[in-house]
Formats: sequence, C-alpha cells, structure tokens
Amino acid sequence: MTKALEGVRVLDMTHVQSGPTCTQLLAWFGADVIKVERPGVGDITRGQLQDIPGVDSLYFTMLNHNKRSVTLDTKKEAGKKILTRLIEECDVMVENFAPGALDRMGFSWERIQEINPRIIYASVKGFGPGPFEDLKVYENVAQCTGGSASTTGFDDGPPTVTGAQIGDSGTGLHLAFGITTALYHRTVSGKGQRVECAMQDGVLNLCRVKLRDQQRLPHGPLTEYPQYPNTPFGDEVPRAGNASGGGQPGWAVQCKGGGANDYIYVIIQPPGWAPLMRTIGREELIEDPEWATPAKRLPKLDQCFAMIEEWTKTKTKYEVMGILNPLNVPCGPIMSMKELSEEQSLRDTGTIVEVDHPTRGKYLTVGNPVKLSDSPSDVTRSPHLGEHTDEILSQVVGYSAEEIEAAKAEGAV
Ligand code: CAO
Repeated sequence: MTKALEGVRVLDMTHVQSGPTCTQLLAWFGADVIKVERPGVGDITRGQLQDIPGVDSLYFTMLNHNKRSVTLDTKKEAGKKILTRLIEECDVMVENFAPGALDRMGFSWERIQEINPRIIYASVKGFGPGPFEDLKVYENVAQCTGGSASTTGFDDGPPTVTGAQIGDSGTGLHLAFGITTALYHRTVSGKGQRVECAMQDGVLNLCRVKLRDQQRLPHGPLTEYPQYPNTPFGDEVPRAGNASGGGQPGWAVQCKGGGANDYIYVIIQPPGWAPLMRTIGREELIEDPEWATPAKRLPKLDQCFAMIEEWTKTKTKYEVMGILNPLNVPCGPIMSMKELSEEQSLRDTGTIVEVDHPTRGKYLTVGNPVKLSDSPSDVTRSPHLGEHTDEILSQVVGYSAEEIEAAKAEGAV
C-alpha cells in the first residue's frame, strides 16, 4: 500500500509548534518533508524544556517525526542558491517565520512563483491583514485574540487559556487542510497558489459556536448558560464554566477517589432524565411537575447536578460510565495524561505510539489521529540537526561532492 502523499516533496521552513504540526501531518501521510534549519542552531524547540541535558527535547521530537533535516543559512549567498534549488524541486513550501522574514531573505511570494510556478506556498502568521499584521504571535496570544480565552473559564474568574493548543496545533491543522486542497486544485489548474492561515482566524473558527451565541444575545438570555436565570447577561458572550455548548445541560461531577481528575462529565438529554433519576434513586422526580421537563429543570441545574453528584461520588468515574452508557446517558470520564498514556486501545490504533530515539531512548508520542483505510501512516523518529544535509544536497539539489564541500566552507550548511 502506498502512502497518500507519496511523491509530494515539502520544503519545511517551519519552527516551534504551529508550522511543524502541519508538516508533521503531511509527513505522516507520506510526503518527503525536508526541514530547513539554521546551521548550529536549528529549531529553537530542540533546546526548550529539555528533560535530558543535551538531547533534543520532547517538544521538538514530538512535532518533527518522519522529517529529514538539512542545515542551511539562507542569509548567505550560497545558502540562497541552495534554497532556490530546493524551491525548484519541491511541491510545497511551508513557513511560519515572523511577518516579513522571508521577504527580508529575498524570497517574496512573487519571487517564489517565478522560481517555481507550480509550488504551493503556505504560511502561518499571527494575524491576517489589518492593524496587528506585523506582530509576532505565540499560542496564548492567539487563544486570547481569537475569542477562546474570553469564553473559557468560570464567570467569576479571569479569562482562561485551554491546554489544547488550538492556536498553534489548531492553525497547523487548518494549514495542512489548505495545502492538500491546493494540491488537489493543482491537479486541475497545473498552478500552485498561496495558502495562508492566521492563528487568530484559526482560533475563531474553532470558537464558531461562541460567535453564534453573541448573535443570540440581543434576542434574549442564553438559557443553557449557568448564569441563567440568576445572573443578568451583558452584551458580550460570558464564560460558561463547564456548561455544554450544544444546548443540552452538562457538567463535570465528582466521583469516588477525590483526585484531581476523579470527575465525569454528564449530559442530561430529555430522554435520559427518567433512567438517570431511577439510577440515582430519585424516581419521585421523574413525574414531579417541578422537575419533569427541561424548562422546569433549567433554573435549577445546579441542584440537578448536585443530586447526580451525590450518587457519582459513591462510584469511580469508570463505574459511572459503565452504568450510564447502556442507559444512553452521554458521559465522559475526565481522563488524565497519565491514563491516556496507559490506555491500551490508543496504542492499538496507533494514536499513541512508542518511538525509539538514538540519544533519548524510548518515549511516547501522539501518532496520526486521522486514519485512511488504504494509505498507511507510521511514525519514525525526528531527525538530528542537519542529519540529512549531505544526502539532500546531493539527491535533491543535485550538488557534487565538491559543491557540497564549497557550501560547507562558506558556512552556508
Ligand atoms: N538561515 C538564516 N536566517 C534564518 C533562518 C535560516 N535558516 N531561519 C530563520 N532565520 C532568521 C529569520 O530570517 C529572522 O531574521 P530577520 O529577523 O532578520 O528577518 C530570524 O531568524 C528570526 O526569525 P523569526 O522572527 O521568525 O523568529 P523569532 O524567534 O523572533 O519569532 C515567532 C518566533 C514564532 C514569534 C515568529 O516566527 C512568528 O510570529 N511566527 C508566525 C506565527 C507563529 O507561527 N507563531 C507560532 C509559534 S509556536 O508558539
């Protein structure tokens, strides 16, 4: 079986998290991803949050699987020549430098198109055109400016960022989708095109339901929010705590054990009310007019979940799940990273993979979460800095041994 993107060559000028997430996905699907890194320095994350001194960090290794690494100083003349050759030879070029950095290197979109009209040139920036377009942006800046932080957390607390890296990894995902779309379009048009995704836009796309709620606000209170009916709404979507965004009441309730993650999220859909009340020993509330309808329960959801919690506290979160699932009451145990890393089913599907690295040894990573029925996807270790420089210069750039030596002598690689 061939991999879906076999034959696609990617010039990967990405660093940190957003861009590498995108190119790692392409690499998992079989693209030949050539990661360009500054000689002697490399992607800054190689040295960030290092757990083992002198060894590429997990931050780096977990975002750069299945890639080849070439060192290249693109500010040196010999480096620019090599970069030009790589642009000629690649189908896709991806970068997430600060705004204008590539232009300053002498590679504007106009120039890139001149070199290779079939290339797809994809970039992540913090913002699209507008007042903030020149800013450098990191994960939490994107979460704050894209609408996530203002809508996450509890009403009486500060705006809160989420652990899911929706700014970096989320935007990388969006970009990968743009690239594969442009690749498909190229099969018809024969031409490449520019693909851009701003982190603010990517986060906002993931916060779509909150823009929905903003427009519902003028028409009345958001009845599924925990503020209703006791706290008045202002003119901005408030933080909704653990309320579910879909209009069905839900909350995280505590379970036996008392640990930080001994909780389960339970959703009360109308058909689930009767079985749920029967299970927790409150049959009398099934027909009670004060409790029997969603409208009657809405103002006292806190009491509803308190009753449910009295029962869940007597069981572990997995026991609760085992009882509620057959009753069609939607619920999800709060799973910690420790539990996820030990979950056998995730190992079986390749979503969690153990990788062996020559200097680090064995570690766990998140493999490709997207499964294709006819195109395998495997995970191989991240490259050492410049591990493939010679092979890429000779195989892809077409340099002779003398030319490679000359580039090295100039400090370009
Ligand atoms: N050879 C020579 N120079 C190189 C090089 C190479 N191989 N690779 C990078 N450089 C240079 C760049 O050209 C740039 O030089 P100039 O400032 O002279 O133009 C310099 O290195 C620094 O690059 P940078 O500005 O992109 O990096 P930074 O650490 O200052 O900023 C970041 C990092 C992430 C804030 C910025 O790149 C950015 O805003 N990117 C877009 C948004 C993004 O992806 N953010 C998510 C990052 S993950 O949290």
